Amino acid sequence: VVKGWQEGPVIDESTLKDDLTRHFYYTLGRDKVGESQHYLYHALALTIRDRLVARCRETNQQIKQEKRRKTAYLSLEFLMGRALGNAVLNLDLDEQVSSALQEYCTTIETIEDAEHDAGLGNGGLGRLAACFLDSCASLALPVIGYGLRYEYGMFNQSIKDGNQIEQPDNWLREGHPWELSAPEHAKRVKFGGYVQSYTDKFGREHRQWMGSQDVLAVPYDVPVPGYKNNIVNTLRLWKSEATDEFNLTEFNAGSYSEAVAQKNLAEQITMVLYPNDSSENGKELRLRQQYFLSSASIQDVVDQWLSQHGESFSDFADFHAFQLNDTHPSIAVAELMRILIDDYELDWNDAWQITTKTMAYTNHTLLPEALEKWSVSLFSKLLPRILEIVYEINARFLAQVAQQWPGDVEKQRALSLIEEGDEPQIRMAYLAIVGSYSVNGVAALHTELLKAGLFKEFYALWPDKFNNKTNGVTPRRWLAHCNPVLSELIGEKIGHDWVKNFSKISDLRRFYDDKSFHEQWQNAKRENKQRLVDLVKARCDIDFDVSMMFDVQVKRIHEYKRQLLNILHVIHLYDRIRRGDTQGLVPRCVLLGGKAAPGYYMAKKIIKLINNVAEVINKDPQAAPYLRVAFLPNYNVTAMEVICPATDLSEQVSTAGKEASGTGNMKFMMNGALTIGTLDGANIEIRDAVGADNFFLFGAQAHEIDDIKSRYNPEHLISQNSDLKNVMQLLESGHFNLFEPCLFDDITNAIKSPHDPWLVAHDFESYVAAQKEVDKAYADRTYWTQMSILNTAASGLFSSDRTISQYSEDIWHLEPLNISETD
Ligand code: DL6
Repeated sequence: VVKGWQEGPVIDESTLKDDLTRHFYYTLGRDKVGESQHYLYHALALTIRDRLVARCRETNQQIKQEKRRKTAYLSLEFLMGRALGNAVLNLDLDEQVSSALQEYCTTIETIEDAEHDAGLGNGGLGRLAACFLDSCASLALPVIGYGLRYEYGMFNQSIKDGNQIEQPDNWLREGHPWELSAPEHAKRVKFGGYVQSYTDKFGREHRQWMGSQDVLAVPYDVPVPGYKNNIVNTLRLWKSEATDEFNLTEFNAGSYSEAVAQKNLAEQITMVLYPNDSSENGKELRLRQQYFLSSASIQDVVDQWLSQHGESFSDFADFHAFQLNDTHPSIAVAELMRILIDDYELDWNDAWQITTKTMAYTNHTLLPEALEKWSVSLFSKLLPRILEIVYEINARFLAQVAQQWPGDVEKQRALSLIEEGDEPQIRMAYLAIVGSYSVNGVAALHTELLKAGLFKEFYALWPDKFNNKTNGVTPRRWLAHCNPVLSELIGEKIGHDWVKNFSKISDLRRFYDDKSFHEQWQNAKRENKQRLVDLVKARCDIDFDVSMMFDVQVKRIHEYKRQLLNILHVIHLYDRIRRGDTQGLVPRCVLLGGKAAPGYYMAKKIIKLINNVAEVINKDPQAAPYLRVAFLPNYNVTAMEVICPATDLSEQVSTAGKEASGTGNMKFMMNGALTIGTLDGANIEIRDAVGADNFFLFGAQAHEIDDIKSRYNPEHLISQNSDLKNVMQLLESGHFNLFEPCLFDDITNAIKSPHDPWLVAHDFESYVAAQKEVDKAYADRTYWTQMSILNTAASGLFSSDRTISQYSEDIWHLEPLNISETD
């Protein structure tokens, strides 16, 4: 053992400076300061990683020595963003880093631009996983994240002639200094082959998965620091590699090119993140990714179990929980069964007891197209032994269904894990529900809709399995780090304790009437708006103005999220300006941003429409004093860190009953934005928390939707509403596509269709009315500032610390680790 390793580097100013210098000059071999900010970033990241590694080791030792119960969070996505600023904040290294960087004549703000976002996720689901990791570490909970180390993360979006262009996100190109590989813990994951029976020496029958082509899963560990508590958890990301002997066999057979081709096949598994946030299209590679993650992660947990507890699994469920982030890793249910039965010879009932006491499933969507199904024939080819196990789970489950609803064959058909048809499919959500002891939705309404609709029969069977865990976001990244000006101000008034105990943020209410505080609050917003002005200028070459209201909708582009409704309102404002009807109009800068799935035709059309509308409006001198519009390309975590502190009005306008929760809505609220929104997802809880008077509500409610749809006549609505009529006329006359005839026909036809599931025309009128209320409120600066303060003050509930405490209490039953606070 190397002397002194246990303590890790001592954190004081001189050693941080020394380490930075050592890494810059020796680890990276650079000598010219100012040569490239990238190398300085890299050296600083390594310097901080040293400190993380020391704490991570101690955290793991404690978990091991004290035989702690722990949770494995399985997710195909972790949308981490940048790590540097977050680590500096959580390790409380701000001053030391600034002073060390002074010697290099630079600042952290400058060098952090050299860090690429770790964009290993699509949107809400992946970013939630990242917030959860931060909260688990900050609450000192023994939780390990398991994911995939995609070589290419979420694609980079650029805009050309108003259209989305996708470019590969080669985020690892310049290295990823935060990770440490651990090849000694690599696992083998089986694919293909066949299953055969054999009888052991005691005469027992077994099934064996043979002739598989194995792929190696090599772990890369990323440290996850807790906030000022010296806890550092781990995010373990698996990279796929070819096994050595697999290559050798091919080489020995003289088939060099086949061997190399097979190597590529293995490496393909973790090559790229699938960029669809709400539909997967049955791609074989995607199934390979899901099994690869599930199998490697379960093997890892089982290996740790064996090294600490030996081969008896009777207490396994007392020490482990697996949280399945949506159905993507739900194959883990069958994989744990396989390992227990085939590798450790447990009988079915014992293995099933263990599995159903350790697996817990979170649902993130009600959209039917996002409910995963995999064809039986693909399973049979790729995962023959897993298919057998799924069949057996299903047979036993259907016997239970028959008991509950005797003679009801239709019920059995409806609930079967296998959907019948020309191409039978495995319903992954059903597998997840049957195999788990907990099923949760992510906001109150969402969970109720799951229980009453999508999973009604399962709820009837197992009411106690179902529970709600309303999402949250980490106040470290989403207030303390991204909004230093406001955080400083809040700290001056109520102390800094809110960063780790976010319910304390409600103390801000005391300053509701404090005039001088109002001014400071407004100044902070103004400063943040200037940052966004600069970003919009740099990326879009459009001039936003800090004196105008900043009205923002940033999220994935999807019809149900109704960016279209937003842009119809923009066109309506433009129409008013052209008609000279500007009384009461508050000058606005409207910002939209978000990526469309590459194959999502309508989403891409909507992007084009936004850009064309923006182009026309921004060129019109008559509009300039009242309205500016921009579409920010390549919306990502880092962009949001600039956007949400600067926003006045947060657009959360999904069709009621469609957005499971939303988490952007929470980030905006924390940063003092007011919400204009429907009663959907967590908007409902946001409105309850802040009070109806401080929220701009509009639109149909979830329970009204079916009735509205049954008699929906948008053409009639358009003819009756002159505002909407004008908007449609502008659109249909080609005002925004003079040289591109018919370009937006599909959009106007969708709005006019009696089958429009998103009810855009229906909600237009109440949306415009609510926007008028926004204008009125914004015109009264004091009133608006008071509402803004109240929003931040009421956002305590939407900290992911609260969410994670509930997961831990109700589902995981974890005890916090012992900590030594640094503050
Ligand atoms: O739970 C996180 C997030 C929710 O806030 C969003 O409302 C929901 O749309 C999102 N779902 C996804 C994709 N779902 N699947 N599968 O990102 O989850």
